[in-house]
Amino acid sequence: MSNMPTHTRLLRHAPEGFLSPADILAVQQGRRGVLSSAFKAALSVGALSALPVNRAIAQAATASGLAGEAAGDPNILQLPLHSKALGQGVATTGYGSPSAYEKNLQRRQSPGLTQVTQASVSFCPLQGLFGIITPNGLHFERHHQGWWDIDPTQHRFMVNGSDERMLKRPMVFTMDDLLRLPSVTRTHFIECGANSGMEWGNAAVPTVQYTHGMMSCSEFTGVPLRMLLEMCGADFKRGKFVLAEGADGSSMTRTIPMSLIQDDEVMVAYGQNGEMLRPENGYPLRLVVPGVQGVSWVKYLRRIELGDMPYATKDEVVGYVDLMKDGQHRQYTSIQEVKSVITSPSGGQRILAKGFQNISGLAWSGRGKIKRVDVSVDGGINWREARLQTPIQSKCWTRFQLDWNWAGDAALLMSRAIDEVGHIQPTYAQNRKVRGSRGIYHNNSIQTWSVEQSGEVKNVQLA
Ligand SMILES: Nc1nc2c(c(=O)[nH]1)N[C@H]1C(S)=C(S)[C@@H](COP(=O)(O)O)O[C@H]1N2
Ligand SMILES: [Mo]
Repeated sequence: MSNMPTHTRLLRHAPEGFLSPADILAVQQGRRGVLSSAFKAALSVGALSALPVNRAIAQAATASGLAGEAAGDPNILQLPLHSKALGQGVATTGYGSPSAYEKNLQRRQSPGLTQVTQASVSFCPLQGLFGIITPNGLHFERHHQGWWDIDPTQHRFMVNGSDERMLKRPMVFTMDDLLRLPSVTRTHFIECGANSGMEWGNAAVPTVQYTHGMMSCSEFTGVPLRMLLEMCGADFKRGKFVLAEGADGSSMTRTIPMSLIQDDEVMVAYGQNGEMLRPENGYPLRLVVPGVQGVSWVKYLRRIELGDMPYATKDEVVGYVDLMKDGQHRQYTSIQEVKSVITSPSGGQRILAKGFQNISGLAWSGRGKIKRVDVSVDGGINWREARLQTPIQSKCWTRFQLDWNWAGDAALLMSRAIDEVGHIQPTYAQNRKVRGSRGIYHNNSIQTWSVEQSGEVKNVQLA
């Protein structure tokens, strides 16, 4: 171990910050009986009911010195203070926060990606999330002109038509008006169209947080836009598109086709995971456009206009157009196509012991539900079908898992998702054939993580 580069000691097993560098060293050196209870907890995470999994876990535990020996673990034998003394009282914090031991789990900027933080992005730590819900404080952020905490009593939301025949009664809603109306609640992913955009040319960033973290998934609550348009006497024959406009300085404006709105999926949302939206995510009101790229989910939503043509706004002409291989651009490609990624083990992590490894990741499609996820540990030669965690919801993250026995050999981990319309997630080679390698948007290529014999996991791309 002495010739190991020092930086590897900083690499941690998921979830991030779970094991201290001393714990990692202990596992690597195979010291027995000194494992922290944290590692035990790590081993007990997940569905362990199936017998083969139990056996694999037992093997993993034995290999790391957990089972068999009564080595006199002081963490068991010496009662800690929290078992003997009085804990803290209720409402010590009026709004709770994560454990101090989880402080490594942070959304992060990509150093050097943007010049100012107000027109930038912070990435969601996908490697540290369980299930399919993103905690509100870890939701990725994308601002074009900085975020604001807008006074909801002052916020106004207007619905108008491009001319008076389009919509009979233009209306202005306060937040109170909207909160009085019947609401709907649904769980959906939001993915920036530029997610994985840095990877079009080559493997550029080290961790899943940076390769795929311009994405989050939440339960949203709001009012269907269709209902508001009906209240305003919209002409659904004439009206073919709406323009959504935000109240921040970027004047974010996007065209949404009525075909999406007729489905009742598009909502004017104020709720996120059971509470009001966070200021960074558009408080007090944002548009939720399931399956569509993040830019159309206009935050600080102040106006919807009904019209009969796409609006070709600055955010639909200068940016958010797809560069193709022949140098032309493709416009209005807004659906986030079928995609998946293994979040553990993933880039920057290190597998600490041979034996059982739970491969876990996320799959999603802007066209509906995930039908199947296949996982390969040999760079795409052989594939095994992963277990999907139910319920599987439309335009929502689906968590997948696969049991793996890591024998200590080099491996190439990949996941490939298939959605309910039958679309199969493409390889980099397939995507580049059509799209080239110089674009930014809509990269849904299969991600590869290389596991080295040392257990180190790295971001790679296969030729
Ligand atoms: N008003 C407003 N809405 C906006 C933006 C913005 O800068 N201003 N950014 C858009 C982009 S590009 C994305 S990817 C999503 C990001 O949403 P989030 O910050 O809640 O993650 O918001 C979209 N809506
Ligand atoms: Mo975005």
